[in-house]
Amino acid sequence: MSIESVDVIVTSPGRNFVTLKVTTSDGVVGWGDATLNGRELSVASYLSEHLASMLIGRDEDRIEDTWQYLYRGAYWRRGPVTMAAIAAVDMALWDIKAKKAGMPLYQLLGGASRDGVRVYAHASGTDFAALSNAITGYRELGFTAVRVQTGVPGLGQIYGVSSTGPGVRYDYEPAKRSGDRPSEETWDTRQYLNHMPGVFAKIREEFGTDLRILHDGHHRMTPIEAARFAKDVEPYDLFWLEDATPGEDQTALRLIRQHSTTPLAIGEVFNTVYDYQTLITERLIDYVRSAVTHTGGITAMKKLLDFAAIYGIRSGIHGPTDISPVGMAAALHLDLAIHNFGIQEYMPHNEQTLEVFQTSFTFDRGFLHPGDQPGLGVELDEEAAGAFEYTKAYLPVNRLLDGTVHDW
Ligand code: GCO
Ligand code: MG
Repeated sequence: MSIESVDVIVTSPGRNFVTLKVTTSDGVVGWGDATLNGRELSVASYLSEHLASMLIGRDEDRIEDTWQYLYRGAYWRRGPVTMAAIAAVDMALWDIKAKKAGMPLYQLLGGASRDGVRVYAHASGTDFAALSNAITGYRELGFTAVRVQTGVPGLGQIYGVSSTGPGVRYDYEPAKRSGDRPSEETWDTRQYLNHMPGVFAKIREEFGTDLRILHDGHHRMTPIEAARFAKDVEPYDLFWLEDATPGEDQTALRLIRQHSTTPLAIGEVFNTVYDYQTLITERLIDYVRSAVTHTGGITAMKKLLDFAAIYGIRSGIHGPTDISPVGMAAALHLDLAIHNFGIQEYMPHNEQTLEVFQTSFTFDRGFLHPGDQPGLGVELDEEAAGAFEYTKAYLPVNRLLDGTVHDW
């Protein structure tokens, strides 16, 4: 048997997704997620213009060999576009292999290590009342962990805070259909550092010690600012502080570690295990935040997570709405199978997205399960996808109060 056709499907049911469809000569179809928020068409073209012809006629069962063929064979290595394209091929081939075996993918990865996958929800609010309302709603749904983002007095719309008011369904989508250039936000780290510890204090007071509280710094602090933040919030027992400093500066995390025991998570903008080499071997982080979609797929993520396991570091796989249901399913199968699972991010997709992607994962009182359909358990309805035309969207650009461009 061999790969007979490779198609790239771009659809926009409320937000953009790039999906790869691989079909074998005996008619088995595998799906892969290649969505790179705000830069979607570059991955679509990498796949259709460069990889598709290389895949036709290859043995679909040779997943490791295909991965190496695409990674080493490009000569140019790493980077989000290349690694998202390779990830999509890898996911599609695992989907095919598991479908042929008649098993859900997690069985091929060693079987379930747990009954379900603990997930965290996104709670946000422009002020404390709205935030508290959102947390209460999630607790009523059974969530045991929430990521907390809130407005900072003096700043307008900022990262992670829904502008449409409190609600249990998280409707925050940062990529805006803003025409030919990104929208802009304003930032001031000093006001943020002064405001946040009090927010965590009030959450602990209102919701007690059981709730797992996470927070995303979204790359905005300098190393010493991040060290201060991590130290200031220590009494409130954060499950993790994510992306405290810009991801590419690995040794910045040494400084944070010297000053605090707040657990650290990083990696959603990373693409390979090499981005983590220092962080893992020096034990500078506690959670690996890569997305399966942006890190070369299931083959590469399994190796990365096994490497992290040796150092006592756990998974916290990236799962915002810009990861399609296919990428989310890939994460859930890994989460269920690996031993060093930490937590999984979960932002439910909107209804239009779930019309295009038919999923079989289930949510029960704060835990997800990938389901027992053969393969990944997600099928794309091409007719439904065709109804949602691609619309250019950009992630915002961030500026300090004096106009300087800052990390978003
Ligand atoms: C997260 C992330 C996302 C990113 C988004 C960009 O922790 O979920 O920070 O919210 O901002 O994936 O496209
Ligand atoms: Mg993040």
